[in-house]
Amino acid sequence: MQKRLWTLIERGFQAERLHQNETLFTIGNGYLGVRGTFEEGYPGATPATLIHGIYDHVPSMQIPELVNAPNWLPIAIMVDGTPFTLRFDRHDSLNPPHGALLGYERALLLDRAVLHRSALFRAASGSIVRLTFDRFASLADEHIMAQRVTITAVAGEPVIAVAYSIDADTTNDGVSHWAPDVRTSQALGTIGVERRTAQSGYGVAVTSCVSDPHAVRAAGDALRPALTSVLRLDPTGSAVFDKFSALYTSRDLADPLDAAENAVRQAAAAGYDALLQAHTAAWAKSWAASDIRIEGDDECQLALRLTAYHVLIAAPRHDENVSIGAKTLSGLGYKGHVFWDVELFMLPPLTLTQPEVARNLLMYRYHRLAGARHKAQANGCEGAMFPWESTDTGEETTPQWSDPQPDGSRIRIWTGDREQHISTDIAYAVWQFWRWTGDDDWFRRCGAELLLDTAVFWGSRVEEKNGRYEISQQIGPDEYHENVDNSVFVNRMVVWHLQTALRGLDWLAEQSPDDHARLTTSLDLSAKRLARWRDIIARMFIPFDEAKQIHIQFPGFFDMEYIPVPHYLPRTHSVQAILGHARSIQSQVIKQADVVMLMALLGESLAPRSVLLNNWDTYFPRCDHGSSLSPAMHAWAAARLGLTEIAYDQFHHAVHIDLHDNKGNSRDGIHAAACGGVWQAVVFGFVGLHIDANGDLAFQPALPTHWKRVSFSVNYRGTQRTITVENPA
Ligand code: IFM
Repeated sequence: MQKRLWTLIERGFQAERLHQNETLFTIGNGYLGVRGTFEEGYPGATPATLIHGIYDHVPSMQIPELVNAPNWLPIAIMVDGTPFTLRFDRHDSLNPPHGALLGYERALLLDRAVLHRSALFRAASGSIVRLTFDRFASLADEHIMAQRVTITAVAGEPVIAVAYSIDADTTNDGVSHWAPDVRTSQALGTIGVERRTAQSGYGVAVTSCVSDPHAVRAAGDALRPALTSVLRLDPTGSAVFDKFSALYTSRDLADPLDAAENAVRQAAAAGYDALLQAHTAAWAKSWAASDIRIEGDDECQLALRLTAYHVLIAAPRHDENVSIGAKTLSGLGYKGHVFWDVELFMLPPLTLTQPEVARNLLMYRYHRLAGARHKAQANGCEGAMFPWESTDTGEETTPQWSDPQPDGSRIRIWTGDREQHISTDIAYAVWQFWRWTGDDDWFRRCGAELLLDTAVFWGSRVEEKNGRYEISQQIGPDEYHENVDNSVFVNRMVVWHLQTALRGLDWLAEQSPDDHARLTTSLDLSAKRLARWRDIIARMFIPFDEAKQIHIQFPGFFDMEYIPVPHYLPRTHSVQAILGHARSIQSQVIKQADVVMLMALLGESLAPRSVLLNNWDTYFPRCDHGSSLSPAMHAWAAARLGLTEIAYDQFHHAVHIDLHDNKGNSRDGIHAAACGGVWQAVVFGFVGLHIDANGDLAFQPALPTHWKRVSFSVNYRGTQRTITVENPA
């Protein structure tokens, strides 16, 4: 293993990248995510421990959000009375006595999901120490976190004072989600706190204990319980300080504080090394399933591993009632809400490599069918209409209004009302899961109901007019153009959806008549309804320009102002931000892959290659990639069209979205859809992996010329298959 291709390194502390690096250096285990904030803190730092499923809605906000849990990270260190800090500033009179940071390096070890940091520090006394910090959130036991600090005397015999604490007074950017009462742990040698979310009533308990025999409980604050200890180091001597933490919520069991107290004691008894060993072994297994190896492009290899890492640390292993927010658990962007980003971006890599995890994410939707049915009904429709933004309840949680603009006005957000393709995106993910896993049992029990009831929704939503079927007032993937009639993405995907629903139903009729009968009755799949679906398939309006042989994004699209997007290069902002909302929505500027996304999803079943190329030539130059979801889909589609250089450019951009902070907002969390998208760009795009007409795995490589070889594994219908493709020498 080449370590450098598995390690994200920060050499020398970069204060200006504090928040971006907090995001990038996030650790997690599919249950919780913890931003890469420092143990000793830093001015302006934005620490967050986010737990899947723990949402709360305060009255002052439009929508619920994930709650920032009590912070288990704090370890404050004094060397001969000088606080260890990265904020060394000789002229800072607020921070006496001064120390000096003489060296610093931080490394995220992707192979084992351990965050490591080392620093050389001189205290005001002149003593010099080397400090190393390691932390991980166990993949072997998702409730356990461990930290190790090693301090070595390099010069002098310093006195080291350590304070290990929990900060239970956490907020989401100043907004507190906690009810006032606090339960604290009384267990010997342990500190712990349980808080309860004010509106949703979830209990969240965090406990910590340490291996340090000198540690004593500090007097003080219930919201910041602490253990402290003091020792003197011999010349060149070292001391190791281990802190173990456990986190449970009332989603796990009735008394999370009691569970966390027991768990943390057991973790401490097992010890750091044993916990690390179990954690590392679990990661080795996970990477064996999910790693992609690229030879010939070390830069993208590392970046690709980082994107895979971020999907893997966010993917719930043991819970089928949670899903992954647009920013994973690495930041508060989009409030932790779940979008189509899961089904069409993050799920495919999991479906093909760790299907048991993918199934959890699909089950999240299955368990929220009630919310989707409720939304359909509220909109005068039948069946299941999934919310554009989803949280724990399954109800629609998209805000209706933007935050105030510079002039104080607010913009109406229509996506919660009109971005209805989410229901088909879920159906697409169900079908993809079933085809790749061959999990018939799951399809019969759960998948079919998702596929069929969302089809029922569309059957009731589609309008018969002008001698054909149309769908009005939609938002396609290109969100710059709201409330359009006959989005080609929507209309064509609905045709795919209804066709696929009928195929699924035929399979049930043959292979599982009881389930066929059950669903026919419960979803009212009458002959009349199915006949309507067939009619919609035959007579749906698919906007197409016969003369130019292109799909039309929606009728009227080409009547709007043409803006040559490539002329606005180089740029650090979207063209929409440059031209303003009002003008760009009246223009042909596209936010993200829309017709191009349709091409990626349906390939040549959408149209012959010549039409796909025409579509590409039309839409690629009109797209400003205002969304991070866009470049990876362009890379996939371009690779399939043999436009390898462009595909590589798009891929390179997408795979570095957070590493290079290409959207300027990585501080808010990882762009998780881009992370899943780049996996698809490699596997479906450059490698061209697909299931052929005989049900066999097949590929049609179109690798970037400087790539020598790509290899990865997929789990195809229960069997691990390794795929290697090479560029001719
Ligand atoms: O789901 C996306 C959408 O496609 C573009 N805006 C951001 C959302 C969350 O990532």
